[in-house]
Amino acid sequence: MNAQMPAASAQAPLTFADWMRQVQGGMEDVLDRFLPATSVVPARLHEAMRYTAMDGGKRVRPLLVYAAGDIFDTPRALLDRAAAAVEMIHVYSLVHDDMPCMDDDALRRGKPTVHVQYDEATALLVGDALQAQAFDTLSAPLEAELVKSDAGVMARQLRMVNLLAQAAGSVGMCGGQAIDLASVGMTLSLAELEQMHRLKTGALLRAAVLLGALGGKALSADESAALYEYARAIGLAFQVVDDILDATADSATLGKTAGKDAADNKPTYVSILGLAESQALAEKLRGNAHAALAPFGEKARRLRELADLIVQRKT
Ligand code: GRG
Repeated sequence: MNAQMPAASAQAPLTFADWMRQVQGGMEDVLDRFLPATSVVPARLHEAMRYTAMDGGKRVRPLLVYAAGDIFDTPRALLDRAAAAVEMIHVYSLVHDDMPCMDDDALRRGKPTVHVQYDEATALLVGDALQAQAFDTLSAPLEAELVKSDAGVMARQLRMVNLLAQAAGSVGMCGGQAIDLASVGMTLSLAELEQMHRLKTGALLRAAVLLGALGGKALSADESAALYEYARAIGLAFQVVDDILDATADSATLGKTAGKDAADNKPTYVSILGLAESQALAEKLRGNAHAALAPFGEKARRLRELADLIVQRKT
């Protein structure tokens, strides 16, 4: 975080809504800092990267990075890099997912998708370049002052790079997307659906929590297990709620095409469990997330509030 984003622990008077707005606003500056300028060649590609990454979305993953980082006193420089990197990976996945060869969608974050606004080749390159930019951002040399004052910071940075790579790749988000594409029109069991979402959406949300934590003081085995349990619960809850919103909200509210899952004959929590049971499952997962945070006490307030946001969100 920068000066506009004080640590959660130093901002007790801030309401959750104010803290969230502050982080979301700060993300515009952070992304602006880590994305190539439009004055750099090739200008059109850089403009398209900024078109899709800036000024949009809920920034759930960066919020998780900062909230987890506050528990473990992760240096601000690492938090900013991790928040920017995980958001770039997320945005690249949305750009590629919206392309005609995948979900073929024209609306994202209330704007025309990149292949509609620009063209398909540009959308492909925007996703590729955002993925590379994410790893550039996370791995680039840290400020000399930080390296001098914190002997283990570079080793922790390397672990963060590795964690993000695993979460984004074929045993994480890309793997989940492959399973998703292969399951269209098929009947999935609840366990199969859960495995797909654990990878497709859960891996990056989990990475966001762990990136924030890993950059700071060493985690005990119990703390690590508790964070995994929290991340597992919110990752699944996020997807259950996504399925509920797809079935119940309208496109204008969502900023993306609603009702797509049913139209595409995709297995979802709503199609397998029904609406009421899906809502009950989301609530149960919210309870699991809260319970997992018990060892961290008041320091985990923002993570607790984020679990509530994920389950109660309307977009
Ligand atoms: C193309 C490699 C590749 C992967 C795509 C995550 C994903 C995998 C595709 C996104 C498709 C999708 C809509 C999944 C449902 C869950 C999800 C990730 C929703 C969008 O995330 P939000 O709600 O979006 O955090 P904002 O716009 O708020 O950042």
